[in-house]
Amino acid sequence: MAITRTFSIIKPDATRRNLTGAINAMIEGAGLRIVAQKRLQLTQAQAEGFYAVHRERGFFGELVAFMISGPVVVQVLEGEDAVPAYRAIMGATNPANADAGTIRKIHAESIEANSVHGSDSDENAATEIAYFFAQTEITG
Ligand code: RTP
Ligand code: MG
Repeated sequence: MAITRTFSIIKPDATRRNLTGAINAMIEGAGLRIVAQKRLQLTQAQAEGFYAVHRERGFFGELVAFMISGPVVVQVLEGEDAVPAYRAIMGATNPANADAGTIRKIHAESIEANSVHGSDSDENAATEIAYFFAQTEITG
């Protein structure tokens, strides 16, 4: 086990319903430390760039429109094996399939409006963190 970092987004469906604090309490309750955080209105270009890996998927246009439909909170989380630790408390992409007690089971509205994003590998975490944060903005 090692202390590592992951990248998180609290998505517009959650900020709209004033759930930033509730989700942060679940993150901290799982032992993950929020070592950087900012609230942003994504531009279309920023959202398209962030989700470029999904460009060919049928849901890409809708996903980008959703991600710019309101403010997001971007975060860097740090802890023991942070990538799988965060994905475990996020729950499955589709909240209908998410385990009881996970963020998405409790808060998500749909497979698209699913309240949070979390990196799926250490390599992608590093890329995603660098997309939104300068090193000087992250303080463990
Ligand atoms: P994320 O990247 O946001 O952490 O979520 P994930 O790995 O669980 O899901 P992924 O397959 O990477 O999909 C990225 C986001 O696209 C939206 N989505 N919509 N309409 C659909 O069928 C569909 N499938 C995925 C979700 O917002 C998902 O989190
Ligand atoms: Mg993903």
